[in-house]
Amino acid sequence: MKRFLAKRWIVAAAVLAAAFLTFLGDAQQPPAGNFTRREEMVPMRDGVRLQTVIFTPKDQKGPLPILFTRGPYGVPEECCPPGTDDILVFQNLRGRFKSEGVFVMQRPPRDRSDPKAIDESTDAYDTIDWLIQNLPNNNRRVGMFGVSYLGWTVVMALVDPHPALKAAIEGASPADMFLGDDFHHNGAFRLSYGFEYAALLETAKEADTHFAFDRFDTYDWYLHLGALSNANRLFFHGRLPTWNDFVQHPNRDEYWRKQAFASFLKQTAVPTLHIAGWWDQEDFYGPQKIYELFEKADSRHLNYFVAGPWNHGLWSRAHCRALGPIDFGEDTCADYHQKISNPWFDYWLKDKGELKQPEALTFQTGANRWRPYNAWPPREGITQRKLYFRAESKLSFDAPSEAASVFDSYVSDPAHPVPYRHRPVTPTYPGPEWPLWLVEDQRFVDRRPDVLSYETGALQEDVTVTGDIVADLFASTSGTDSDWIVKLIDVYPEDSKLLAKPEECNCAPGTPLAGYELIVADEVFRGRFRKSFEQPEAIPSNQPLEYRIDLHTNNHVFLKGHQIMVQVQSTWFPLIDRNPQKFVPNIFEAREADYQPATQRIYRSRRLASGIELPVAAN
Ligand code: PG9
Repeated sequence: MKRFLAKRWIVAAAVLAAAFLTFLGDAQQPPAGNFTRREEMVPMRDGVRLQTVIFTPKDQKGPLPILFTRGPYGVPEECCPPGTDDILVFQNLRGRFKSEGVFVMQRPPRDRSDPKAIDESTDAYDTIDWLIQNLPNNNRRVGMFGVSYLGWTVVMALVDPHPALKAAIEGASPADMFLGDDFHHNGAFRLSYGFEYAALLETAKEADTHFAFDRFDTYDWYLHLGALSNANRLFFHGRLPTWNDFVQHPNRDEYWRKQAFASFLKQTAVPTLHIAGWWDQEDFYGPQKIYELFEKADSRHLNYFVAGPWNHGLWSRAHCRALGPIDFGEDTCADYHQKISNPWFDYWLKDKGELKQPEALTFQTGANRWRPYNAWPPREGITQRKLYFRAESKLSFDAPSEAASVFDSYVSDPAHPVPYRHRPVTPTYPGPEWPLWLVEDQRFVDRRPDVLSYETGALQEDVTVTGDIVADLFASTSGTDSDWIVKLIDVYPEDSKLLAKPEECNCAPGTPLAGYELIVADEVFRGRFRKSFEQPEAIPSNQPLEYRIDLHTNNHVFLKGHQIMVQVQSTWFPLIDRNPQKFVPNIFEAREADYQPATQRIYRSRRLASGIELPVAAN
């Protein structure tokens, strides 16, 4: 628990000076002594007071900018090594820890016709107003930073920004909890995350509470839970507002639409950097989407994008070079602090240095180098190519010629769902397995009878994929509802060696990478939403239908000698709840008997040519 809080805090500290972060081990608090800590209950416009902790350098010589972050995970006791020359402010959201008021998960934007209404935007505004007026010797410039929930509060602060808010770094903020972030992807419910996160935040006000599983393997636990209605009946008893909202809003209704950024985010008046991690297990869609939304009206050129070889918030650490056993050849966390976040805040908050930040800076994995772009996804030098599913599990740039409706088939059985990571599946928090599941070797499911794998031969030359990847499936089910999961995988050649040092990757010395199946992009689509996320419909049984599934943007080189693989499956458990495979109006209310096996077909004929569309770059 303490460790969890410490980790959360470190995530919150995403953009502090690199010098500051070198003091932090992965789960340590920074040393005390150089800063004065002051705790205030800062009043909001409606009288509610928020617990706010302020660290001011003891040897402060002149006016300093304020770096400010707000979230639901608590505030640090100690902070800041010598050399840090900013005022640092941490705040708990309403209803969390000592903050007054009521916590609302991702509180939606306020009703603007009500002058008394509040939201996270007004709370950020009121706090900034209070800070610049009450903190002695501040330079009236505020930078906001944060990862995930704390990234989301940064974006909310940009909705009606206080004039003193001069720069922002949003990392891994969710953008749409029904379409792509923590709670659902394309309408498919993220069961383990949704369940455990609701318990974490809403069991107690003054603590983060881990759900007490009575089985070590949560794959087993969730399977025994059975129908989702058992969650409230046996455990939550209707007491967790977020879980109740999941149950009451199974479709993308007004509840989800009004909190999704696409409904109200128009443009940023504040210079904003968006940070994404290619293997972010929580909010990978969010920063890409928010960048895209702001980009539509960015005539002042204030909107920038960065993506690196990171999982959720990894860039906050002082140093990082590997993810699991995959080595990226350089310390991309140090790069982030030294070349991206520090110069960013120095420039906007202290008039120091030049702004060299390109429009988009993304780390090209495989080749392992940073690449600047003048648009993201890039428009120049890209050829759209499709890799087709072919007979005998082959994947080829040559389209199929078969006229007949040829297909591959598997039985998807909700009683035996495909695990999303190696069992035992330990709880999401405090980890440490959860943050690395996206880089787990997919051989553990390859060749299961309910997973189809298509593969190229060894590549004769590098294939560089830069931009948006889309799976194009022609699929049928014998049921009336179904999930379709697609994973794009880089298969390492037999002579691959582990490059990461064991202490960096947490793996045994000598772990071979021969044949390693590394996910590069992935996504799930819940079939009932193929026409509309608002009004689901039963799938007509045994009819091939087209599903276009966005696997989001990426920048990866499949190196010469590697193979490209695509896996297709219909369960991914307990990451995604089991689709009963029989259409029911609300899966949260499905009965045990509704869950039934279904025979799935993936077509690969000339007319029904399933495959994956790749933006192939010249280099
Ligand atoms: N992924 C977490 C989250 C963000 C926003 C809402 C709910 C959960 C987090 O890491 O903060």
